Amino acid sequence: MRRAVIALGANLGDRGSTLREAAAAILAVPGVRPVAASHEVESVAMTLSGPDETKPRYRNGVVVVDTDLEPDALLAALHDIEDAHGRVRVERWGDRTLDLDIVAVDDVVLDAADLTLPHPRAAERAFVLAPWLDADPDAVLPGAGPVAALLAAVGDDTVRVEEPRLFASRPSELPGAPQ
Ligand code: PH2
Ligand code: MG
Ligand code: MG
Repeated sequence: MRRAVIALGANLGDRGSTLREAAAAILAVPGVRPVAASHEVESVAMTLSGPDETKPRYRNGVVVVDTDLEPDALLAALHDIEDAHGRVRVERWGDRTLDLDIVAVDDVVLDAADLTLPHPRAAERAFVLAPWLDADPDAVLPGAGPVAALLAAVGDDTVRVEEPRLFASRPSELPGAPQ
């Protein structure tokens, strides 16, 4: 069994509903179990030429799950969920109805054609780090360090959306957690 961190993002359509439906769909994948989920955050669209205020703003979130799936099988399941939400792959970093990225799987280091672990840009992205820290205050990005320190270094330009977490459970709410 492995622990996987998945980043969710959307800047087209009903972004909040899409993120919550996607989180539920991830938990419905056989061999995936919930660990923790963030609230949603909003941020300006990051493009290949920097932040772009003229593009629709993003909603982002992070879910942490335990899984029996290998990373490539998990990625295939995430692509199916993206496709079910009308994801069209046209432009790199273009606007999208749903983006599901694997940020890390335990300490796995992988450089395959379609999957690099840990995610090569996670350490620079407040829209990944802030919700990840929200889901897991003790989070560590393998090879880079504590997520809290990484977020402090880049600066948090995200805004928390006051809605429920993408799903309810967090480590502190699981049976056996210290009270
Ligand atoms: N995802 C991208 C490109 N730019 N900007 C924000 N704010 N949030 C994202 O999730 C995002 C982005 C490509 O995956
Ligand atoms: Mg992405
Ligand atoms: Mg992606």
